[in-house]
Amino acid sequence: MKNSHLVFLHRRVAGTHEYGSGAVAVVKPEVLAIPACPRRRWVADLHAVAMATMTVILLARSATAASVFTLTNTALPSVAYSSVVCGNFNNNGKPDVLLTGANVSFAGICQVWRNQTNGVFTNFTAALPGISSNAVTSSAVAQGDFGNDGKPDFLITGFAGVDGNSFPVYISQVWRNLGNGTFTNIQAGLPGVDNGAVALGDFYNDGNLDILLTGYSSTGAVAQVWRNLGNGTFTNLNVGLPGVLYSSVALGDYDNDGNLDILLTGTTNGFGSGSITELWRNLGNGTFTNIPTNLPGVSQGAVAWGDFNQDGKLDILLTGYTQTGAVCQVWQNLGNGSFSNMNVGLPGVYQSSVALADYDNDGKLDILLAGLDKQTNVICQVWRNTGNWVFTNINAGLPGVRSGSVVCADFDNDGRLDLLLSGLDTNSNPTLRVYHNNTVANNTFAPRITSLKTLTNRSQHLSFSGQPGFGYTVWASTNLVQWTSLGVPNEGSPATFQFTDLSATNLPARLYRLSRP
Ligand SMILES: [Ca+2]
Ligand SMILES: [Ca+2]
Ligand SMILES: [Ca+2]
Ligand SMILES: [Ca+2]
Repeated sequence: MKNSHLVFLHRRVAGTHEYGSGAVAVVKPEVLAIPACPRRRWVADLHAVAMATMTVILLARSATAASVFTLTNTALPSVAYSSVVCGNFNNNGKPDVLLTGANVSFAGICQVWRNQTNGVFTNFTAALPGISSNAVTSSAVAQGDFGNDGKPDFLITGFAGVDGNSFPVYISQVWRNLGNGTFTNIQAGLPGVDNGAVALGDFYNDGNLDILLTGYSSTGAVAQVWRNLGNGTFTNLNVGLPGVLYSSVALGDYDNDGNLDILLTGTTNGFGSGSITELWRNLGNGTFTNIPTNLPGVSQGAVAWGDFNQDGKLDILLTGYTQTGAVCQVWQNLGNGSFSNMNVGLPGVYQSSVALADYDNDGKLDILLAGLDKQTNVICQVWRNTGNWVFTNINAGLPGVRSGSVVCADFDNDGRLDLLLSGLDTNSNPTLRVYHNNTVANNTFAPRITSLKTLTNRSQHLSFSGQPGFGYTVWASTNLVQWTSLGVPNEGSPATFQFTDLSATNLPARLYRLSRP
């Protein structure tokens, strides 16, 4: 262990309390029904094939730009209609990869890849169910520690093939991480969904990770909050969210009251006319209320919370398809419950995937965006946050992807966030690429505690900001001499982490610190 950053007292401190979703939903063109016929995929992709030549020209031009990111060789399989998350699945401190989607043969896969030595990946052979898309869109997965045992578990949703009567099978399964490279389905009883988006967060501040589940189920579009009762069971709270598919969700405490709120997008009827973007405030007692905003309704998009101006208030990145075309907008959180479009000039995208990360370690959150733009180019761009709501395309020369998933993580453990891009490439073939970040690291971004609160059962709930994608470990002590590793925090929205210390309930004082491997 090196780089122990923080020591702080067990007491409540003022500050923000942030959490959110790393899950990104990416979807394809509108269809009302979700048929079981995989041929629909090819129909939907025809327009993308037609524009491939134009896109190749654009890539050739950008290849002359300075290479902040360079392609690395990995054994990870190409995958499209994909959902990819990274986490420290085997507790070695290096970000591992859970990937799902359609492989080069357009067969659904779901694989766990262990980050063996700084960016060299080997397949866990975890025996998870293969999932892809039912002709149109992505699976959705998330990772988080449902059992509070320090080992990240998986939520896996999507289309898992057809049954004996040729009806589509949608799944939503919770797989518990047994810690030896094996996982077991705990039969959580969630409704199966496809074309959706999921997010994990502790909505009740009881230390148990809850589930936000959206997408198309056998009974139509759903958006449900399932409370984790802490004993391996989940219960639907029927909080009244509108059902959506082609959805994207993000969790964040936008009003800094300690309760995790929901940003929800998608279409309620399968068409652009049903697109919504809604903010639901968590009232803290198991109920949510819809807060009116001016955010345009989007579907086939991706949303994220991030504090772009470092004022402690979570702002919004919104992408997707509106009634008037694709958008990519940054909305400033004004702090009074309202948001303002900052018109930062990012290219509108749908079938999109986004990631927020401080790739150049200057403390300002930058934007990685991918998808189909208004000219039907497939793009993948890094926009650097230079402050004062100015973002600059660094012309990173990355290949465009759509209907996929982009992720930032420090795969080679050098303090610089690397990129994983997956989805359909400009020729509508599944792809997956990992790029090494060559930025000169200045390591100015130290983790910072944003809140520490005592829960009703006297366990301690920590929130902190840190470097996105890094595998922090939380340590505790009562005397500053002996330190006990408590486990790995959950990273929700990029750079925001949460951890609950259930072992502190009878202690008069407690000291915490964070480390990176
Ligand atoms: Ca809140
Ligand atoms: Ca802000
Ligand atoms: Ca930055
Ligand atoms: Ca790196």
